[in-house]
Amino acid sequence: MGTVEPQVASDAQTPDSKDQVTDGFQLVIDALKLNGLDTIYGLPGIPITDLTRRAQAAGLRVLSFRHEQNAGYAASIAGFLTQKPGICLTVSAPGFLNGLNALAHATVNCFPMILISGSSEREIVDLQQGDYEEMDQLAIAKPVAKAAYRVLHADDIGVGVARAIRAAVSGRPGGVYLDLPAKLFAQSIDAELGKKTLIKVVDPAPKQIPAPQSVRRALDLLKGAKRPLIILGKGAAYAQADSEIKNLIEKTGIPYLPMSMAKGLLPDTHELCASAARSFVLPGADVVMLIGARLNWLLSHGKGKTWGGKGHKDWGGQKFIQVDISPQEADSNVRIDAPVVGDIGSCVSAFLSEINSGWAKPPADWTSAIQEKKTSNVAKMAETLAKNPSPMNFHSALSVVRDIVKANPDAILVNEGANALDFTRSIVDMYKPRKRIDVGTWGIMGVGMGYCVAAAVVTQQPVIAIEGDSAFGFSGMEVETLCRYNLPVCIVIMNNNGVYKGTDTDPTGRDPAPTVFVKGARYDKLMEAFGGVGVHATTPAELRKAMEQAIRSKKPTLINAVIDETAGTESGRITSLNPSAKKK
Ligand code: ADP
Ligand code: TZD
Ligand code: MG
Repeated sequence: MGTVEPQVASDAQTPDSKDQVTDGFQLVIDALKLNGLDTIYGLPGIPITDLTRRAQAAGLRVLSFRHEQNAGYAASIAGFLTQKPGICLTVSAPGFLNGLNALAHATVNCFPMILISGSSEREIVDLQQGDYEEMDQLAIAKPVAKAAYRVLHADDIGVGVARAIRAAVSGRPGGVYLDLPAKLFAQSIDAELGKKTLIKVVDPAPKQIPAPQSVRRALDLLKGAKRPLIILGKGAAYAQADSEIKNLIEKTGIPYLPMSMAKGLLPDTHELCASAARSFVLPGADVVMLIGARLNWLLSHGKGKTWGGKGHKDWGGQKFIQVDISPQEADSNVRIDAPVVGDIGSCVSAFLSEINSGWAKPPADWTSAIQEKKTSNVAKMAETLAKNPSPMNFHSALSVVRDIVKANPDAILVNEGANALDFTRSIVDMYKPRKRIDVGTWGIMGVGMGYCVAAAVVTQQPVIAIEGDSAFGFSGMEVETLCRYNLPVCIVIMNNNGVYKGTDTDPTGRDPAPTVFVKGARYDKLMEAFGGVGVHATTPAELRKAMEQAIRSKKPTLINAVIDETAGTESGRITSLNPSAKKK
C-alpha cells in the first residue's frame, strides 16, 4: 500500500476506538453490497489489493483474472445478463488502460458496467511530477464512458457509487468509470457517520412509458403494412420483456428477424422466425418495426442493396417504426416514420393492450413467400450439414454443435471469430432468451474467456464457447482462470491454422504470412497445463463425444477441433468491408 492517511472527512466526532471507525476500503465494499452488487471481476495490485481481499472476506465474489481486459469483458456481459452493472476492478494507469477497452465495449453495446480503478496521488498527477503509474485516468475514460466520476473523500463514496449505478443502468445502459485515488482507501471516518453516507439506490432504471400518441402512430403504420417485419435486437434481449415480445409476435403474426444476440428470444425454430430468409425479407418488407436494434452497419444502415435500394446508399422504400429507450436514436441513418421512445417492456405492453382488441394477420402472400424461401434454404443447409468431409470443415463441426445446443437449451453459447462466428450464428439454433453472447456491435475479438467466466458465474449454467483459433488467442490465458474456479465451460476451438484460413504465404518466402499461425497447434494442451480436460478432435464423432462428456462432467474442457485450413473466407461474411479484398 501507498501512504496511509491518518483521517479526514468527518466533522463532529473523533473516533475513539478502532471498531467504531470505518475506512475507504470498507465503504466501497459496503456501498456495493448495499446495492446488491456482489461480484467483482478484477486483477489486484497497488492500490486495490486490500480492496480485493477485504471484499472477499466480506462475502463478495471476487474473480481474479490474468488480464484486466478479460475481467472487463466479463463485467460488461454480466451487466447484459443481469441488468445490474457488472463491476470491473483494476489498478492504476496500465491496469486501467487494459480495462478501458471493455468499458468502451460496454458503452458501444449498451451494457451496464462500472470500471473502478485505483489511481495515483492527485497532487502529483496534476503537476505531472512522475508518480508511480501516473495518469489522468478520469480525463482518458470520459470519451468512451457514458459517465465518469472521481471520489476524493471517504464520505462521498456512497454518492459516487450511487451515481455510477444510476448512470450505468438508467436510460440507454452503458459503461461508467469510477476513479478512486489511492489516498481514499485508507481515509478513516466514524463508522456510524460513514454508514449514513451510503445510498441504496431506489429504482435505478425507472420505467419509461411511451407517449400514447407515439404508440398509436406506430400501430397505424403497422396495421396498414402489406409486408410487415419485426427486427429484434440485443436491446430487446436485455430488456427481459420476453413474454411480451413473444405475445406481440404471435398475436400479430408478423414475421421477425433476430439480430445475433436476440437469437432465442423466441426459439429460432419458431414458424415466424425469418432468419433463414433474411435476404428475402429485408428488401421485401414495406414496414419494419425495430425493437432494441440500431440501424447501424449490422443492418446496412437501413438502406442500399440489402434493403432493395438501387445503389449502395439508396433507400429501399421501407417505412420504419423504432422502439428504443434513447430519444436520439431515431433518424440516425434513415427516416424513422414512427419513433416510440420508452423501455421495451412498457412499449410492447402498450402495443399489446391495443392489439388485444383484434388484429388482422399479415397478407398470406407475404408469409407464405417467406415460408417457401425458408423451406428451400433450410433444405440446402441440411444437405451441406449432412456431408462428412475429411478434414472436418466448419459445417460438419457445427452440425455437431447444433445438436449439442439443441439438447442443452439452457447452456450459454459464447461465440467469436470470423468464419467461426458467422457460420455458428447461422447454423446453431438458439431456443431461449439471452443464451447467445458474442462479438457485439464492434465485432471484436477477445471477449471469449471473459464472457465464459461471467456467464458461468452469473447463470450457473453450462457454457459452450465456439472460438476461432485467432479469436481465442486474445484471451487464451484465462483458461487458467476457468480451471482455478472450476467452471463448467466447454471451449471448442475451430482450428483452421489462422485468421480466416491457414493457407496464406509470404510472397518473399521469409516469414509466415500475417494471417497464419503455427500449423497443427495443440490448444488442448494449454487446458491440460492447468488441470482441465484437453481433447484433440479431428472428426465430428470425436467432437460430439468430447462435447457430451464436457457437459456431463461440468469440468473445464478445451476441444481442439481441427478444421480444413482452406475452408474459411476472408473476413467471413463482411468481406465487402475489407478495402483490399474489394479491389480484387
Ligand atoms: P443489435 O446489435 O442487436 O442490433 P443494438 O446494440 O444495435 O442491437 O441496439 C440496442 C438498442 O437497444 C440500443 O439502441 C439501446 O438504446 C436499446 N435499448 C437497450 N435497452 C433498452 C430497453 N430496456 N428499452 C428500450 N431500448 C433499449
Ligand atoms: N482485433 C480485434 C480486437 N478485433 C478484431 N475484430 C480484429 C482484430 C480483426 N479480426 C476480425 O475481425 S476476425 C479476426 C480478426 C483478427 C480473427 C479471425 O480468425 P479466427 O476465425 O481464427 O478467429 P476464422 O474462423 O479463422 O475466420
Ligand atoms: Mg481461424
